[in-house]
Amino acid sequence: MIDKKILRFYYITDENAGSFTPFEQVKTAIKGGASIIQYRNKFFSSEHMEELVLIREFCKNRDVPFLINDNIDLAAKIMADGVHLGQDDDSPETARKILGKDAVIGATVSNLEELACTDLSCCDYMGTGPVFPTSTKKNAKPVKGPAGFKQVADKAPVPVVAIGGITAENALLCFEHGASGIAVISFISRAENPADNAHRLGLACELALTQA
Ligand code: TZP
Ligand code: MG
Repeated sequence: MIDKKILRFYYITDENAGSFTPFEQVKTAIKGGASIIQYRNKFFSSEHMEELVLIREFCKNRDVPFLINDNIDLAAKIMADGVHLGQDDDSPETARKILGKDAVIGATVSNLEELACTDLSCCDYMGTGPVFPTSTKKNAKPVKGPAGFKQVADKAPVPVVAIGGITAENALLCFEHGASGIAVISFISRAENPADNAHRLGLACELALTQA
């Protein structure tokens, strides 16, 4: 089992942030205090491999766990620290078999219905959202709000990361409603001042830690 403190400030890379590359995003997020990174690219191809390895090395040198979205084989190939799986991806059990006992494995569980039918016995955490409106994920489930998030988190057998529309202003609310961590994309990747947003979010997460 992971120390759930590593879930506190979870940054997910954005392929569609113009000239702000995933590697630059990761550097900015970690400087602001990100405690775990997920590489998410729905159109991954070999041309991204070089950057992916750079990100992995950057994270490794700073002891920040580095996960791959969706793709267990890619996670194994580049020796990532783990993988995050959606409902339509391979199972956490398969990920555990391939990546081993020390891998960090997460799954998306958007609501109580999914919670009832997802085997989380091989997972270290689950991600639940969108908590707030988001335009980053195209086919996102309905917004659940903090109260809806809490309903799921209260029943979860593993630590829960809140996702969707999270900012430095509403992060604390997520922690107060049972989140072990918050995950963001656009609050950093599409910010006017990404470094400032990352820093403010880092402070909010630190505050939540002191209040836990
Ligand atoms: N899953 C649920 S909402 C979401 C994902 C991947 C997108 C989160 O992005 P943002 O920009 O932090 O709202
Ligand atoms: Mg997925």
